[in-house]
Amino acid sequence: MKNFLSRLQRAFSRTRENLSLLEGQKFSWEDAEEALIAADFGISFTEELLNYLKNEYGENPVALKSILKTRIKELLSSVPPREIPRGVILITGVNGSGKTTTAAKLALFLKDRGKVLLVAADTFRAAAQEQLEKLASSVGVDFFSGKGYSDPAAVAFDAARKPYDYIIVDTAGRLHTKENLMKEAVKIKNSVIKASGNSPFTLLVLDGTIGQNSITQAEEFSRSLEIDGLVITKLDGTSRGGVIVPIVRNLKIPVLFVGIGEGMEDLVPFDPSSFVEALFG
Ligand SMILES: Nc1nc2c(ncn2[C@@H]2O[C@H](COP(=O)(O)OP(=O)(O)OP(=O)(O)O)[C@@H](O)[C@H]2O)c(=O)[nH]1
Ligand SMILES: [Mg+2]
Repeated sequence: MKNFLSRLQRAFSRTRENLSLLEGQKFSWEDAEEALIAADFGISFTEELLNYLKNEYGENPVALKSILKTRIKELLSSVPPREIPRGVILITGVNGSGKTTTAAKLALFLKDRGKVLLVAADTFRAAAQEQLEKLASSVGVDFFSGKGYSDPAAVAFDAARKPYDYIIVDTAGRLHTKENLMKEAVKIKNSVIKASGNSPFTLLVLDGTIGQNSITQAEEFSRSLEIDGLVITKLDGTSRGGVIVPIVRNLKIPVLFVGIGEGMEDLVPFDPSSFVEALFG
């Protein structure tokens, strides 16, 4: 966890610097608003947050930064994390968000707990299959290929019947429209239910560097699919971090993991306290 904190601290150094002005006695609410929006909290969530603080602590609170930290930890902790259950884990998200890498990182994370199978249900691109096959061999878990299949739901159906503790299904991100993408995910989900009798545990992977768009993406996906947890990737890049808070607040879905690099070890369980410390200092 210490390593996680220091890496997030490095990633968020610019955001933390911006937010540090809220520490002193002399700040205006306008400064606070500007700093929070720059940290990617979003306009409407920033307004909501500041109105709440004004109501709770009056127009001139002495330690704005510390009450902000407390409030944000409270919001993040109000949506409790969930253990990844045994069974099928469905990885969804738009193209390039980090699904395939996350599937493999998750396989490595779960490997100590049971037998893991990585499943390439992207039947549209041969390269996607090969990417996952290589990753499966690098993390040392079994791989089930969708080669020879024309339908991702059929791949998931066959995979779901295999004797593994964790069956991680990677899906395609490159379909013609987002509607098709979500329809496909629903088809895969239904086929897993048919094969195993259980709904897959569904993870939505969001790119942490795309700012407020990730809120819209999360809302769209959760309208079609029941999302059990979020994975926010690329927090080691240009992400300013704040967007995690309105996503959790609006959707009431917990962030279970964050991606902090391209390596297979760079997926860590999300911890609200470390996150808030890294963001605000
Ligand atoms: N720096 C960084 N890069 C990441 C992280 N997660 C994923 N990436 C990179 O993002 C790029 C896209 O990742 P993929 O896993 O292929 O994304 P995808 O969602 O499977 O993409 P499609 O299959 O095309 O939809 C790759 O270059 C990954 O190495 C992360 O946490 N940090
Ligand atoms: Mg992929």
